[in-house]
Amino acid sequence: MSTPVASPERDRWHLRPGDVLLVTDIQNDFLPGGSLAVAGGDEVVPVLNRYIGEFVAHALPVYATRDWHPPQHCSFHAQGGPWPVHCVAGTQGAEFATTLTLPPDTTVISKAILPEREAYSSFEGTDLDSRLRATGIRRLFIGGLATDYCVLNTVRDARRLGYEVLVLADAIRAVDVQPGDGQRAEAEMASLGARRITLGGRAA
Ligand code: VGL
Ligand code: ZN
Repeated sequence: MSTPVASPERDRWHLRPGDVLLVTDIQNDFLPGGSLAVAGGDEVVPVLNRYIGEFVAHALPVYATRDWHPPQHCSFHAQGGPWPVHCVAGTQGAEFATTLTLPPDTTVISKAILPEREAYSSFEGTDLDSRLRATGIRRLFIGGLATDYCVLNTVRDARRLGYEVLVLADAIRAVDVQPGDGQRAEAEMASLGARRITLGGRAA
């Protein structure tokens, strides 16, 4: 566990009404042993569990997104796409990691469910925006997988849609198809006005 040493002012945060935690794609296929394993993907799970605990303690909502593809999704190699088969709806690989302690009232958002459409953003083709708006959500705390795909594209849409965004820097990991993709994604998110926070910056 990280030691709560003094953190830079920019890292300090506390929770308030209007905040939501978006736990992104913590699914077996994206974790070590999965068909599209993200290096170190399992390391973010205990960290996300601590963020979940904070949101539950403040009676704030937790959302969990999942990549939820049909068996012949356009992103798979057999269809000419860039990825191995992963996160096929209803399979064990598409299940959330059993080590992830989601609260029972978690809102689950399934994305990229249509055969002919790729969707890395959790806003694309889902009711995420309308659900957040309907419940007065203004700030989005986002962590999970993968930094350079779902997290990046979700943050782009969130900023475009006018949400404040806090990226959980200690709870994201990149695919890094090209070395540096994750770092470039983090730089782009910062340039879009997303703040970078860690558990160490939590203020009571
Ligand atoms: C993702 C690769 C393939 C993601 C989804 O959600 O980050 N990455 N499909
Ligand atoms: Zn996918």
